Order: sequence, then C-alpha cells, then structure tokens
Amino acid sequence: MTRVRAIELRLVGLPLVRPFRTSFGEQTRKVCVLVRVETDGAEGWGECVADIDPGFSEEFNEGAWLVIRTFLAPALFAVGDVEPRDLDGVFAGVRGNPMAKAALVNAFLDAWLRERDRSLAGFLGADKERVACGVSVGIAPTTEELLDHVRGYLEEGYRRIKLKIEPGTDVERVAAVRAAHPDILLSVDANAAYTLNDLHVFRALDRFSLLMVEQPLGHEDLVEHAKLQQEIRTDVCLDESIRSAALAASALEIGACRIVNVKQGRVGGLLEAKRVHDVARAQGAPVWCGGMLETGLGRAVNLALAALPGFTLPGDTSSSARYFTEDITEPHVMAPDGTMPVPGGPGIGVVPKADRLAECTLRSEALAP
Ligand code: NPG
Repeated sequence: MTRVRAIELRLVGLPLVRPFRTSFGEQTRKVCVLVRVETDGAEGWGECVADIDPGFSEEFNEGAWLVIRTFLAPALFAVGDVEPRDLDGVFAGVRGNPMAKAALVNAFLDAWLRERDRSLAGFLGADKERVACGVSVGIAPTTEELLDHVRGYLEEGYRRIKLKIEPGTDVERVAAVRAAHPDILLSVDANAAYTLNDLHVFRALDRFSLLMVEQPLGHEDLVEHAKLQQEIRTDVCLDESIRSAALAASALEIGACRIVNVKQGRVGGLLEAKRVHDVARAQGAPVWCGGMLETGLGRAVNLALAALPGFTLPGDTSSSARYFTEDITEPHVMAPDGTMPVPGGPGIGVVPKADRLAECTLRSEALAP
C-alpha cells in the first residue's frame, strides 16, 4: 500500500523547434501541467497532456490545474493507503477530465513502482525493449516545405510519416508526398475537420495506399465514422473519439474504425490505456501510441505503453529533438534504424533535470492533506 503525503503542481513552458499546425490551430510552445507526488518511499512525476486552450478536447491547463487541486488531490489525500487498482474508485466522483486524472494516476504509478523498484514497462506487460517510431508532420505553408520536412524526417530514419491534413489542400499534399515516396508507410490525420459531406475527399485519398485515415469526422461521430468506413477502403483510425476502453469497444463493434490510436492522457492514464489496448487486441484491431507533444516525462510513459504486444504499428514516439532544443529530461533519441529504447529503470525510468525544470517553470503550487 502507498500513501501520498504531498503533491506539487507545476506549469512549464518550452519553445517548439518548429511551429506545429493542425486543422484546429497552431502551436509554437509546449505549455503543460506537471504533477509530482511524494509518498513515504519515493516521488513520482506525471505530465498532463492538456493544452493552453480547449481546442483538442474540453480540457485545458488552467482547468486541469483547478480540477486536480480542488477535487482529485483531496480525494487521493483522503483515501490514505492505496494500490493502483483503487484509483478508479478514488476518482469516481469526478466525471470526465481524463487528462487531469491521467497526470495524477501516472505520477502515483511512477512513485508506487519506484518504491518497489519495478519498471513501468514491466508492470504494464511490455514485450519489447525498443519500439518503432513514426513522426507527425504539421501542415506546412507550402507543398515544397512539406516535402522538405518529410524528406528530413525520412533521412533521420522515421518509419512512418503521418501528415496533418485540412480541407482545401488535403488531396494535393498527399499526392505530392506519395509521388515523392511511393513505398513509405504514410497516414493522414484530419483532427475531426470533415463531415460525411466530404466523402469525395476520402474516396480520392483511397488512391494513395494510406496506412490509415485518422479521426476524419467529429469527436462524437461514431455512427458517422462507421458509415464512412463502409464507403472507403482505407482503414479509419480513431483518436479524439476514444476517451475510454468502453468507447473503444463500441467503436470497434460498430465498425467505426479498424485501428485505434491510444493516448494514455486522453483516456485517463496508463491503467485505462492498457484496457483500451486489451479491448482492441481481443477484437484483433491493431493499436499504436499517439503523442501530444509531450516533454521527456510524458514521452517515457508513451514508450513503455508502446512496448505492449498489441502496439503493432509505429507510434508518434519521436525523438526529443523533433520537439525541443532542450528537453526537461535527458533526451529520448531515436536510432538511425527508426527505433527508440523503452526506459527500463524503476518507475517511468526518467526524472526531470533540475536546472532545466527550473528554467521552464512558469508557476508552481504545493498541495498537502
Ligand atoms: O509527436 O507528440 C507528437 C505529436 C503527434 O500529431 C500529434 N499529435 O492530433 O494527435 C494529434 C496531435 C496533437 C498534438 C493533438 C498536441 C493535441 C495536442
């Protein structure tokens, strides 16, 4: 059993090496909430994947901070000694808010595992020591720049290119990348920018042998996704729509997708992410590990998750250098063969570098029982 004695919240900001544009907005900085929990025998870190604004989901940094401070942390303090399996119950009084919950669940798990000298990858049931890496390529100002970015990433060794798309330039950009690289694993991510009225776009994209089309329609459109999947050959993958293992099971059952992007932060943390993996695996659907431009802390968690047996496609688990000039942990580095090692030390296997963390901290607050 483990008891949480203190919690610290920290808002950190790091510039991105290049602006990241999606169909829902552009980011030039990564700003997120970090959670540090102290137990009797260890400390653990969790990174909240919410953003500055509620553009990707309803959650955002200031809201997550408030939810953790007002509801989740007090619930964890009040319960006293707990095991990981108890956490769902501890947080059951708070509906939704999976990103805020994930930060605290993951920080608790990190400390709990360190107390037991166990690695996260081992705890989750990982069967790989290295994972295959893909990269997500933001919408570029021009097709030429996009081709440059893609060429650079392929030279570094990335094994799958995912293009962010938006209405207007979609088919032309995909056609250009496919013509330049006929044999690569190529996928597209629409971030919910389309409706069923755009069926002609997805029919046109069917020509490019894409690995998948990710989250083409709205984040609540399961039935519409099932209709789209019936009309196109390319596999539909869902991201924003999958906020729990139960939703993953429903989506797969009705044929709304054939592939699932697992983002632990979007589904409430590592324990629920493992359940999404299990549900998909039971139905024979491949999963892969998504990314939310996490710092080295969140990325360590993603690498452990991506090492589970059902993760059979390269994930958005890119090198620290793809995001930041200097990460807040020692950098995660992809080898030229396009694979990255899964951290093997106790807990999540990494800790923040004190100097870099101090430099990036915008605000912090200590919480106690
Ligand atoms: O490599 O971490 C990464 C970025 C992968 O494209 C990526 N993430 O829609 O999946 C997404 C997108 C995203 C990033 C969404 C940040 C929300 C915030």
